[in-house]
Amino acid sequence: MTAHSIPAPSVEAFRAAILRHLKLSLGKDSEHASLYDWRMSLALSLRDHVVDPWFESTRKTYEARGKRVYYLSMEFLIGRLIEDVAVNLGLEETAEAAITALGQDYARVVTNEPDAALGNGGLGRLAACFMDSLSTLGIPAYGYGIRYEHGLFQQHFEDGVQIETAETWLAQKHVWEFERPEVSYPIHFGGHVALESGRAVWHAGETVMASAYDTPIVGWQGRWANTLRLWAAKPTTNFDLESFNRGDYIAASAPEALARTISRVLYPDDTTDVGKELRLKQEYFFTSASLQDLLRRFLGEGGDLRQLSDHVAIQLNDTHPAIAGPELVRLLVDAHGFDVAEAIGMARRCLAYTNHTLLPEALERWPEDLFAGILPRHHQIIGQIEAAHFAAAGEGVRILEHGEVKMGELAFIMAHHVNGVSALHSDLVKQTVFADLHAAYPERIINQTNGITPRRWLYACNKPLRSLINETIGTSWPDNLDQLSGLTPHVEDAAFLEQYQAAKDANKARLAGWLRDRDGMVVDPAAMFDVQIKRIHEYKRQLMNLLETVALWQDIRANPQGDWTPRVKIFGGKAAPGYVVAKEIIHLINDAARVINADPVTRDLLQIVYPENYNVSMAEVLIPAADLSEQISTAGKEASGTGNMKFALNGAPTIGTLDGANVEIRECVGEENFFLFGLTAAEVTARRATPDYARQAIEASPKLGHVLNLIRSGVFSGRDKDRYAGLVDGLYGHDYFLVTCDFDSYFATQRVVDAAFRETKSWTRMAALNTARVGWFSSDRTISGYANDIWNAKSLLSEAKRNRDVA
Ligand code: 26Q
Repeated sequence: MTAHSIPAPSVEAFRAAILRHLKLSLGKDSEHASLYDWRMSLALSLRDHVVDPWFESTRKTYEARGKRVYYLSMEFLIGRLIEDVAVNLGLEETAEAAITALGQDYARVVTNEPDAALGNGGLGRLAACFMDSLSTLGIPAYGYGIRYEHGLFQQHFEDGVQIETAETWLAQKHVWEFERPEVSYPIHFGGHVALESGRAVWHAGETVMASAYDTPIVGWQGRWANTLRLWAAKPTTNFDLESFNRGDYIAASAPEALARTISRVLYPDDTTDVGKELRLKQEYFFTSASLQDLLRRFLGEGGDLRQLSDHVAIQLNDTHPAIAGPELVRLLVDAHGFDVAEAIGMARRCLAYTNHTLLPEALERWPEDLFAGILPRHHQIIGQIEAAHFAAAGEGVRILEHGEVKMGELAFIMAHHVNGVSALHSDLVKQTVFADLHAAYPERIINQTNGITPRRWLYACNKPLRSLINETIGTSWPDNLDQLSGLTPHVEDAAFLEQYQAAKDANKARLAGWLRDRDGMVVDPAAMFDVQIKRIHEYKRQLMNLLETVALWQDIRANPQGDWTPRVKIFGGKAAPGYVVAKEIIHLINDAARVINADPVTRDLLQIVYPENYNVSMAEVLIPAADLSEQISTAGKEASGTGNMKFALNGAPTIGTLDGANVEIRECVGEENFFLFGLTAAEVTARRATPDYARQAIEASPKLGHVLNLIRSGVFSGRDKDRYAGLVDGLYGHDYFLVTCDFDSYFATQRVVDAAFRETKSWTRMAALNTARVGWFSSDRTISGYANDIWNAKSLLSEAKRNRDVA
């Protein structure tokens, strides 16, 4: 019996609910219903069971008068929700049986749902996992973000080249959200600040409205549901009536056009700071709306603002909402009459900041004149924040410097805690980007290693393994993931290992079928599935993976009768549209795939596949089917990684560097169950300081030299001989990410992997130990860490409820 007050329905009742929605919500009868109609009716029938727990959670939160967590993020990379909701409500079997009884294919209905792709990659997906864990743990929380009309672009390949097209998830009604037309706030831009009776008054140049859309996020077993509140920009007035009456129809709709651009599209850059005015407007738009909303809620409950931080914890997901510091100060000073110094202290006690990158090009900075033009009042307040910081810590670190506003410094100075996202990353944050601020505020930086929700990333996406785990250790692991350690003794049991391998084989067969249906690509499920899926970026070194593939191809051709381990190299990922080198790497992978896959000598031993448009739903098919997880970034560059955790959990051992959370994963699974290679972060720094390191590495490695010559000569690019000249020559000249230096070590380790994979039984044992030993990477653990160390927030679920299955 689940917590929701609508009793868990029978299959028959659920079938009736679907038919009722088909008729009353979709206006169809079952004879004329399309796949879309069935999917909508299924989603609406599930949604009916979310509403009561959602109301109940809201009521309990209100009654407890405790603390709410507000998670501010420019990105929430949710994916599909039907299966997620069904699984969390314990209605998966009921839903499947009901849909089947209606003559429909459940898998087809579920996959008809478009991904909600309101994010670029890791940072946005982390926010989605956190929402799941906050609800599972029963911590009162709101996610705040932007309701982009267009999520991350769709990718396809034309002659191997990435082409982007607009993503249109809202073209169909998004059934999970509830529009809240009554919840809206004005957001001001531009204009000037005047001093009026000793007070600063901001006379804005333009105003848009932020309008709320709420999506309930239900946790495990429906025990709790929080809200994801996304803001859409709307014009303050639909028409400028004066222009309209003059007959100037274009001018009349100008405010509308302006407003709607703000929440129109997600910026598709995940590292380089684009520095665009619209981006800053987006950041301020959703941050201001969120702060106005939480203050209204707080004051509506009769709160005294001096106690704000006892009731409100605001987490900034990177610097994108860093304007929250000055905005909260502005609201406290300009609207509520506090003095600036007091307001800064009050704001800081509410705010905390998570850093996700050390890459200098990704640190947000705004040209000061652009910033002051859009947010003149905030520009003033930042000056006051900086002055207060100077008074407390000296003038070593500035927020306003070289004509720029430095958002990292602003976020740090306005936060009571700053956290990195893996142990290594948090150390590097202390030693590098924020070294001076760390010296000034030595208690501020802490670590919270990332995690992933095991509901989506094992229970839902990997049914064969879920069943085996249930049979082996019982069913209370999905919200107590440490219990997976109970699998450890079973890895010595041959029968268990056979079942574990059978689960992997079933997932591989599913992926093979998926690739055949989707792309007409035939792969051998007995081959090793070697997978690298993530955004395309030089530091992630997809290029090194490709170079290794080409080297292996050459070795096989030289000795086709050798004792090779068949592999399928699977790539997935998008490049930022303006990132030229990343797009060249995509082109090269596709070109190499065309040539290598057509080689009759190697065809049965080595294949490259690169399905288009990698997204959350694709990850859910690829990860359970993977044999090997590629986590090969230049040490010191990947803040954490979270895909690495998903693969390990699903029984794909890692080949990887000592970077991000790889370090901690290796500690958990044991070094004998992790294929380590490459330079350490310290060695990377040292090597970069040696002159001509790339050329020397190439000269020392005949294998690498041969591969580079081959690519340079145009074997993969037909008549366009020089297509990859820039890419290859670039490696000689400025191989900033040390592909050349790690190549030999990587290649040699891949051969160790080859040998290990042929020992099926010990390989399976290694895979199973990965599953058994990575329970710590549950985002429930991560969120508990934030709740204890940063937010001082409590669960409102009773112990009894949380441990229902144990009791
Ligand atoms: C900044 C300015 C202008 C436009 C875009 C951006 C921008 C947008 C997205 C900058 C960065 C991002 C996303 C960064 C990201 O996804 N970082 C990843 O975060 C994960 C969760 O902590 C980590 O696991 C990854 O290591 C990290 O790369």
